[in-house]
Amino acid sequence: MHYFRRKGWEISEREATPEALFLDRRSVLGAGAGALLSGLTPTIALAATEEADPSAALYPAKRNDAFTLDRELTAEKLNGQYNNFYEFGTDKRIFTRVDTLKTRPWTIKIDGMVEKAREIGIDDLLKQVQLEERLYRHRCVEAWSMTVPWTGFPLKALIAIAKPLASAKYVRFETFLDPKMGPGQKLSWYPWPYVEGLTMAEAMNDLTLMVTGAYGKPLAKQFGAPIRLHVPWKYGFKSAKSITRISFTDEQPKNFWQSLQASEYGFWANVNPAVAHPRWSQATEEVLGKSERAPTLLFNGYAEQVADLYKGMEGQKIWF
Ligand SMILES: Nc1nc2c(c(=O)[nH]1)N[C@H]1C(S)=C(S)[C@@H](COP(=O)(O)O)O[C@H]1N2
Ligand SMILES: [Mo]
Repeated sequence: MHYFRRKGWEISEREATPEALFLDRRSVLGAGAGALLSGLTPTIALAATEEADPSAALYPAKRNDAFTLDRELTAEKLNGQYNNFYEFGTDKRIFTRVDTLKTRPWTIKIDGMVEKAREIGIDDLLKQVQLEERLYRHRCVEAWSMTVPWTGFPLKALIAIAKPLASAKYVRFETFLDPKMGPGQKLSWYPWPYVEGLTMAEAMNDLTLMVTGAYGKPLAKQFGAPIRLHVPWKYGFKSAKSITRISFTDEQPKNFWQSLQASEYGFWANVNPAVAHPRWSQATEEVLGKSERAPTLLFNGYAEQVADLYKGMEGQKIWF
């Protein structure tokens, strides 16, 4: 990642505080609190807080104990202040500027090789699925990792609603395209919108999760609200955020990072410590919040559940 800023990912950006932003935020809060105390313009105080999320009552969802971890969870605050979301900038401090992301109304277009193309609103979709909490590992291709309590539902439940044709071979995911909402999309050398893809078999695997919440609440905007993908055995860029379109196709989708730099990022991107990225090793990872690096595991620790998907393909380019 950070193709244009070679070693950006090695700098511990989360340690640097953009002071101007913090001062700015404090003065906004100060104005709101002052208004509230004087009883004059309470709307200002409201504007400084989060809008109410219509799905809030669905959280926390029951934890599914089949998906637990041998590691501590990454602290919510740390996780929420160290994100990749290029629609909002190329650094990790996305949380300081995601306010422009409007998550309601939010419709997801379902099209391509399906019985009938349709659009579905996020709250309508949430009524048709059963939410559960799962503890997952996340491994970014930049060699850092975290552990997250996601809330969501298996992608296969959405596929059952979408009714793809038997001839569909891949699922393609698309993030919103709206430079007003995601000003990073004004950087015209990136191949917007963000696109990702999976084979039907990968999409139907029980581990493949559509995520709508984290830490027992609806997704914070920087995590890719209101709905994102998480494919825990693949490098993090596969897990597209803020999805507005899901298409079924018989052509392998060309993803965002592959369009930008095919020699470094491909379609498969399965985690493998033995296969280095062209510019750095993938043998170990920085565990967010820990001082010691940890060894990276084959398929990010999920080999038992997914290795079968790639039987006979081991020698092929399925590792980046
Ligand atoms: N739309 C979109 N999805 C995205 C990205 C992005 O820039 N835009 N970054 C990806 C990368 S590289 C990673 S590591 C994860 C980061 O998820 P997190 O911020 O919740 O940790 O989101 C992935 N999904
Ligand atoms: Mo990533």
